[in-house]
Amino acid sequence: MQILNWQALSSKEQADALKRSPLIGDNSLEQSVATIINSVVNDGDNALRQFSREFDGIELESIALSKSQIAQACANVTDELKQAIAQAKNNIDCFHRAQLQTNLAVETQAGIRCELRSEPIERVGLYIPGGTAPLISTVLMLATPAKIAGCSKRVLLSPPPINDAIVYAATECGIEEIYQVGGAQAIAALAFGTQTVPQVDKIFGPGNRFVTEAKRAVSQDNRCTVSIDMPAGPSEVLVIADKQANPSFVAADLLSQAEHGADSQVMLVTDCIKLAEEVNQALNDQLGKLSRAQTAKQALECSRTIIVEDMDSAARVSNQYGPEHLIIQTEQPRDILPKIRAAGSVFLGAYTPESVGDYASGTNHVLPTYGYSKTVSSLSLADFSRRFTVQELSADGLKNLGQCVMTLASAEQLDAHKNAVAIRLASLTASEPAT
Ligand code: HSO
Ligand code: ZN
Repeated sequence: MQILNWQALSSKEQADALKRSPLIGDNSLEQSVATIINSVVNDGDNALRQFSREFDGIELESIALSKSQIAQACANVTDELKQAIAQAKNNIDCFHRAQLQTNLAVETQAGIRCELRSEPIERVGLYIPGGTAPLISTVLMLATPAKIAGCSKRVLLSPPPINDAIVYAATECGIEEIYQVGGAQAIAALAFGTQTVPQVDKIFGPGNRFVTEAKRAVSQDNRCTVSIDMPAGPSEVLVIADKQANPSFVAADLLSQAEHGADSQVMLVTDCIKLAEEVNQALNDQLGKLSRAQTAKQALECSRTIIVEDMDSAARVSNQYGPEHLIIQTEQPRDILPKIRAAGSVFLGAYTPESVGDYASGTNHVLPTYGYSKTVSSLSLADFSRRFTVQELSADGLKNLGQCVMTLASAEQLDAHKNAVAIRLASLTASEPAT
């Protein structure tokens, strides 16, 4: 990886050093996705079958997996994988169950009660990409909180031929409806519904650029009211390390992110030039042994090591970048944590590789990328429910607040607002016994 000295860079060069590669999106992508969405709106299941022929090269017998297809897929999964899925699911379940919130009620003034309540989102669609890395873990990350939150309709879509372990993980998480549809057409089906695929209220899950663009498009389409989990970009990691970090551990973490895709970005920020050089050496040693070496190598080409003066500066660089994953391998990682302002998920210490969070520690691996960690939270139970407020005033409460509201309404020149209070205060005065 290219080694840059932060202090020696101008602020323009510093900004460039933290640049992500541009998102591959253009008018033609938008156009092709819009065409796919419109076909699904107009032709429903027929469009899904047609796209499956065209893009997946598969003639679909049935879009929905039958009970026997599900049972067959589950039977094909090895016991070892089933056990790993069970252990990961337990931890994810444990961490997300702990996020259940009780409703909140406050008396802001005498006679004025305000409540914050939450209800599950009724119908959720979980999209799991297919391809070379079938994301079994993403099934656990989406389906577990959806179940705990109480979403009553939970459907899962994944491109054909659907991976057996994806089906097994879904079944383990209580998903009963599984559809073999992928790409932009899957997102369109969830947003608008087809004869087979039900329409949902919110769509979750990662995907390629077609899926990402389709999620963006349907969430802004005024023919439906579907929401999406979060904006998506390529996966990324930033490692902060000091001289005591193990260079092989650091290199292994960088590579675990780099193997996700040629567009993944990995960054190392350190105050130790010797470590930076040793990490580069370890990257070379480890890279060749990876099955996805070519992908990881391409990702490393646009990744960087930044040399900083000290750990305070490392935290500032990390905050400016706002990584999806932040790994801190320093002598006292908890000392740096309070200085971190933007990161999707933070991994502390030498024994916490990103892989544990990707799969099984319990935290969610659906995280904001592309700098969105500055404003967007990592996926949690709250994303599967909607919050709403309730308020109730007694007659005394209205007497306590009435004048305040009327004064504000007058200042905004909204007479009807003022009158809705005045009419009640007058009726209360009229019904008061004369003294
Ligand atoms: N690092 C990915 C999640 C993942 N890794 C799934 C392996 N499987 C994005 O957070
Ligand atoms: Zn990963």
